Amino acid sequence: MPVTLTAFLEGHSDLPQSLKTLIAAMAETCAVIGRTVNLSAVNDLQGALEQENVQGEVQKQLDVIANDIMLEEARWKGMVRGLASEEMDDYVAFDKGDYLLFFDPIDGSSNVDVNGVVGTIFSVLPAPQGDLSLSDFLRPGREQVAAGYAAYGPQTILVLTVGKGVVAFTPDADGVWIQTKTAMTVPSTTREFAINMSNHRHWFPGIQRYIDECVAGKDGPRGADFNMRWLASMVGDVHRILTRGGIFMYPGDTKRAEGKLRLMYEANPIGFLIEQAGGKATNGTTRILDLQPTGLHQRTGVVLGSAEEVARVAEYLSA
Ligand code: AHM
Ligand code: MG
Repeated sequence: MPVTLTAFLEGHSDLPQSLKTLIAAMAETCAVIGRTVNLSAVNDLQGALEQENVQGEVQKQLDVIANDIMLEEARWKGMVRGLASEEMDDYVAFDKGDYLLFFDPIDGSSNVDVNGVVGTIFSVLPAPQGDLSLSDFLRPGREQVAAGYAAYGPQTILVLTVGKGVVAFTPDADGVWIQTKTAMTVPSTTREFAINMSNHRHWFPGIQRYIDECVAGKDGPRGADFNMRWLASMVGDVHRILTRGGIFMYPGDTKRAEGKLRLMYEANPIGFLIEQAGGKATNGTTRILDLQPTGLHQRTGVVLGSAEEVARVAEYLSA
C-alpha cells in the first residue's frame, strides 16, 4: 500500500498540526508551479522580462509567476506569519500564522527555456510573537523546523525534511503525492563533483587545488578518476547528490567573495536537507546552518555533499 504525503504527515504525531497543514499546502503549491512550468511553452510564459530583481538579476517570466503563486497560497492558508522570497525586495507580514517561510520560487531559472531541471526551494522557521521586524527574519538555519524542494524534471519530486531524515514524494496519475524515497542518504565518500568550471581562474587556491587533484585522476594525488556533473540548477545537482552522493560547490571567489547563492532561500534549506541525509554543508569552512544572517538576500559560498570531501575542501581552504 503506497504511503501518501497525508499519511506520512499524520504518522508524525509529534509535529504540530499547523506545520503539517503548511507542508501539505506547500506540496499543493509546488504542484501548481510544476504544472505552470510544464505548460510554459504553450502558454508563452518562457523568456526574460525587462526587469531585474532586488539582486540585479534579470527576472524570467516564470520567476514572477511562480512567486505570485507562492504568495497567494501562503496567504490563503493563513499558516504563515511572514515570508520572504528571492524575487521580492522586502519581506511580507500577515496577521496570523505560526511560521516564517523563505523560498526561491524557481531555482535554476536559466534552465526553463532549454527544458532543463528547475525547482522550488523552501525553508520554514518558527515565527516570533508580536509585530515582525527585519531582525525576526534573520535567524540562523539551525532554527529551521522544515525544509525542502520540489524538482520539476522528467519526474516532479518533492524532497522534504522535518528534522527526522529526508524523504521524497512524487505525484501519481491523480496528483496524489506518493512517498517514493525513504531515508535518503549521502555517502561519506564520492568520486563525483559539481562546480561551474568556467570560474576556475577566479577560485581561491584551496578550491583550485581540490578540483585540480580530482581532474588529475588516478595518476594524481587522489589516485582515483573523478567524474563531473553541472546542471546549473542547484535543485537538480543536489537531487543527484541525495540520490548517489557527490560534492556540490559554488564557492566565494576573487570575483565575488560572498559567493552567488542566497543563504536564506537556497543554502539554508539545502544545507538542512544535506545534513539530515548524513552529509555536510559549509561555506567552505563554517557550517551553513550556523551562519548568522545579516540581510534577507545575503549570499554565501556553498560547499556541500559527501562529508569526507567537504572536510577535505575545508582543509585545503584553511591551509
Ligand atoms: P537562480 O536562483 O537565479 O536560478 O540562481 C541559482 C542557480 C543555481 O540553481 C545554480 O547552482 C547556479 O545558479 C548556476 O549558476 P551558473 O549559471 O553560474 O552556473
Ligand atoms: Mg535559486
